[in-house]
Amino acid sequence: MPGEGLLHNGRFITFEGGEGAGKSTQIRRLASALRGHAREIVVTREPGGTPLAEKLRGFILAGKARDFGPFGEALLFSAARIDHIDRIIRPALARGAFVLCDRFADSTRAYQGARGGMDAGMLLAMERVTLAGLRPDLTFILDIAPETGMARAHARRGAAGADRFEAEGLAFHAELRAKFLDIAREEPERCRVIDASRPEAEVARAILAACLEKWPLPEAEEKKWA
Ligand code: Z5A
Repeated sequence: MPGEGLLHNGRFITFEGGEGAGKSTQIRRLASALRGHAREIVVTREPGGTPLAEKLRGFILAGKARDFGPFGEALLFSAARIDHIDRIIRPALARGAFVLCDRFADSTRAYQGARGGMDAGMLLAMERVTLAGLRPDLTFILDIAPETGMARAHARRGAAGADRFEAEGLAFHAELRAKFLDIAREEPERCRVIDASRPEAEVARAILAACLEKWPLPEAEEKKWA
């Protein structure tokens, strides 16, 4: 269907928020809603998305980079991101794909800036160098009380141990929530805050509605989505 509708250009959509907010769930739902309407859907995640970045993911989430401190960890997240951008994200956008990414640079701002971590100015400088002009077209901040998100993640994890960041306490997760909301306030044209405490299907409807508001479809095509 080349040339039809407004969804046929490369678009970069990121999903951010605290643990257990439902990012992976909602990416799956949006991908299936978009299928058949967008030229190509690429679902990816950070840290990760390429073999090299997935190796770094394993290393960082196992807590092995912790002793580098916040700056060292942020450098590793950035190295993984550069590989991901170069090999997956930019080529997909150039092909006209919709790229749906589970976490991106806002997670570095929030996590590596929390709890006496890196200074906000340094984080932004590192982000500028890492992204080299790339910017998400739309970012969903899935907002949820940390107690609820952590309980969801804990229930899903079962007997498996918590990773490097899951193991942080409630105060850390409350600070993250505030940082994500600050980002949304600072960049309202890019970010949409979504109340993620609602049932899955309701959250999915809000996300799809925000996509359609940003990229309206011709009326005939919109009816097919209703
Ligand atoms: N990190 C960083 O520090 N710096 C960076 O730059 C980047 C990342 C990029 C990646 O871990 C960690 O790296 C992350 C930040 C740090 N640390 N943490 N914590 P990850 O990707 O493995 O973890 P996550 O991003 O937090 O994902 P998650 O815990 O899997 O959460 P989620 O994807 O938001 O949620 P989900 O998997 O879709 O859902 C969780 C459970 O809740 C599941 O059982 C669902 O069925 C259920 N669920 C989902 N939606 C609902 C609703 N609406 N109602 C009820 N239950 C629901």
